[in-house]
Amino acid sequence: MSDDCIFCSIVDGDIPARTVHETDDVLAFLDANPLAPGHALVIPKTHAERLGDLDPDLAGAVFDAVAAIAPEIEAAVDADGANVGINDGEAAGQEVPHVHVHVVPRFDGDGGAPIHAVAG
Ligand code: D5M
Repeated sequence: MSDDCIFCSIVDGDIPARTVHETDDVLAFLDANPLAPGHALVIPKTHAERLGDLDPDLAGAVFDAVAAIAPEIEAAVDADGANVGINDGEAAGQEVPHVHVHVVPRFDGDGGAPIHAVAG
């Protein structure tokens, strides 16, 4: 728990979120500002600001959850694929300083950019 961390407040139940997956170590919930229907965030319940701050076992648990829910989310919104990624650090666009993996459903012909186009 970190004071003033919005995602820690979600973990603690002090801020509502639409949970899509939960384990002892990991929480996944719908993004409040979705880039596509079903856009979800997967976070470690323990506060870590950057990927490099995250315990490796916990990083594994987060990725296990991502691998489990990405196909389920795709199926739920009838998507054709998904972008899965982390904005790691302010320079990369990280706005919430608690590690989170974006799962963004993609649809054939949706016109969005692939991750490798993000930084030009
Ligand atoms: O992405 C941070 C993401 O966090 C951004 O897509 C909005 C989302 N967000 C912010 N507050 C909330 C709450 N309260 N619920 C759900 N989603 C939220 P970043 O990679 O840091 O730029």
